[in-house]
Amino acid sequence: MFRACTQRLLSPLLGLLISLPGFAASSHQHHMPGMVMDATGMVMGGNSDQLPEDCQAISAEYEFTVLAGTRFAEPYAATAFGFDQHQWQVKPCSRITINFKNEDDVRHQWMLHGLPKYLYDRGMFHMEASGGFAQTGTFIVPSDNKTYLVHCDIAQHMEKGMKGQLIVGTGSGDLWSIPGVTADFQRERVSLDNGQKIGLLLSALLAALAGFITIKKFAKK
Ligand SMILES: [Cu+2]
Repeated sequence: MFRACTQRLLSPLLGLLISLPGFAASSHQHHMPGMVMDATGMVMGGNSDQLPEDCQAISAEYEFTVLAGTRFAEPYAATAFGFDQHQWQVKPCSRITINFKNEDDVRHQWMLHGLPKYLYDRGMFHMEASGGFAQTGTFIVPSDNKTYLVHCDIAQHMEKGMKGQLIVGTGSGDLWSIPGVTADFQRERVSLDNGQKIGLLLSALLAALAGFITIKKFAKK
């Protein structure tokens, strides 16, 4: 009796609560920090005010406009997509704003990896612009000299040229296959110097000799 009564009382109350405009609106919004998403694309891991633990203050401010599209692949062999620039350099503990403009019809991303995970979900700052749209996002880098991978994560886009690097301070060494910066896919393949060729030839001869001796031994028995 008591249960039935409370149920009869509670359900209209719940209905009223859910129908309140504030409650309904908040239940439909994304609450992931630093995430903005709509039909024009998204920004994930945006951070314009939280300092990394190893930084005392923002050392410098940068604003880069990054264009994405097929026309930026033209100067490079074996690429189909590209950014207008594939390398950016900034100071440690700086704040970086990226204006990402997609000139193609397909969507593209500017995804940066290796940021501290206590501050950025999965260590990423990630922007995606739908075809013909632009996105703006901001992040703050830590104090260490480090080279961060930037790429478009859509299938085959990185392999086809959408790869870059963000160098913080003096960096931690170039990444491979950055269009216009480091060796491309073809040159990345194994190329042997003369010493290695002679070594390979000698070991092949030795293997042949060993095989020959073994066969002779067995043949004698
Ligand atoms: Cu892409």
